[in-house]
Amino acid sequence: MDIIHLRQKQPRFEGMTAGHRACLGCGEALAARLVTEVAGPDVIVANATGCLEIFTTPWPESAWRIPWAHSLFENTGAVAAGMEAALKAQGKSTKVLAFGGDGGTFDIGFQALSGMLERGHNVLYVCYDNEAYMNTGIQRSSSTPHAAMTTTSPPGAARMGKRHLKKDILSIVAAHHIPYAATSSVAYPSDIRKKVRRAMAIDGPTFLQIHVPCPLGWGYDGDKTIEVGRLAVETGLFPLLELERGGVTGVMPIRNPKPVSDYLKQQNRFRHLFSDDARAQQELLHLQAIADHHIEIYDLTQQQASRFDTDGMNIVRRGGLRYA
Ligand SMILES: Cc1ncc(C[n+]2csc(CCOP(=O)(O)OP(=O)(O)O)c2C)c(N)n1
Ligand SMILES: [Mg+2]
Repeated sequence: MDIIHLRQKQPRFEGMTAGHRACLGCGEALAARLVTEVAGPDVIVANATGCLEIFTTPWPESAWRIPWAHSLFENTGAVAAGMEAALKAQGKSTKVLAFGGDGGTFDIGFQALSGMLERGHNVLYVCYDNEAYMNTGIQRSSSTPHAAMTTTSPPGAARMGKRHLKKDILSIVAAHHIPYAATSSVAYPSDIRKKVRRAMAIDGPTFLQIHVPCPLGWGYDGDKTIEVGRLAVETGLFPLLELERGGVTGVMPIRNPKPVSDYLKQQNRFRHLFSDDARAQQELLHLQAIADHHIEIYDLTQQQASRFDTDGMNIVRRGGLRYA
């Protein structure tokens, strides 16, 4: 039985489908399709301004097959919270999803997100993290990695790309002690599916940050999205984690971490780190130190005694608060 036949025998719900105008190889489009496939038809989406909102709704068309509303760039958490309160008042069980880019989540929408989490709304917030403001022309965000080139962090005499570090949004979100917060990557579809399923089953605020490589903004060919995404995880630069009530409960182990240069050299945004500029080597060492730090604090290589659950995730309970 060929694979297409198998697929036809098991039709999946398609919440976001044909009719969008994303770039070839767009990680964000694929991730949004996977999330809505798993979340199912009984959902309503509040979607921040950004690439996803723009490319899925080229007027008069729409790629959405679920109720969907465009919020502002800065207020998605508040719009989702309002939707949830209204549905609750009507006695409906429809799950509210909030979608935002890294700019809409880490930066401008953070206040609305924090309020939504703190008030305990039953919303799954998904951040599609492509590490810059892509929709408006690749400006740096607080999610842009250190030393990456964007149109507002060009390498030059003053600095080697972005001066600052990537914000650790997961820790900040987890500090609200919400029931579930996790990172995933579009390079690991079954990991996305598992985490969305987990979040959908929880009656309370949940957060999923999905790493979504961007061929245009990062500077690589569109057929390399999965390869680039995998390398971010395999180097330790983007660890896949699960946190419950603020404590780490699961990590995806990496057996033999790859050097960060394997990941960086695939992308034009890090091209200056492979020049003969005297500062390049130092920045490479700095980025390697960041990956090594992740490997150490989350025990990604499984040096400490640990056990695995059936999905191969390491359960490293680190004293998460349980008060609900
Ligand atoms: C208040 C406000 N400021 C700025 C903008 C312009 N703007 C629209 S989308 C966007 C960037 C979106 O970046 P991100 O959230 O990372 O999503 P991406 O496009 O990268 O998926 C900006 C700056 C806006 N719409 N509203
Ligand atoms: Mg972005």
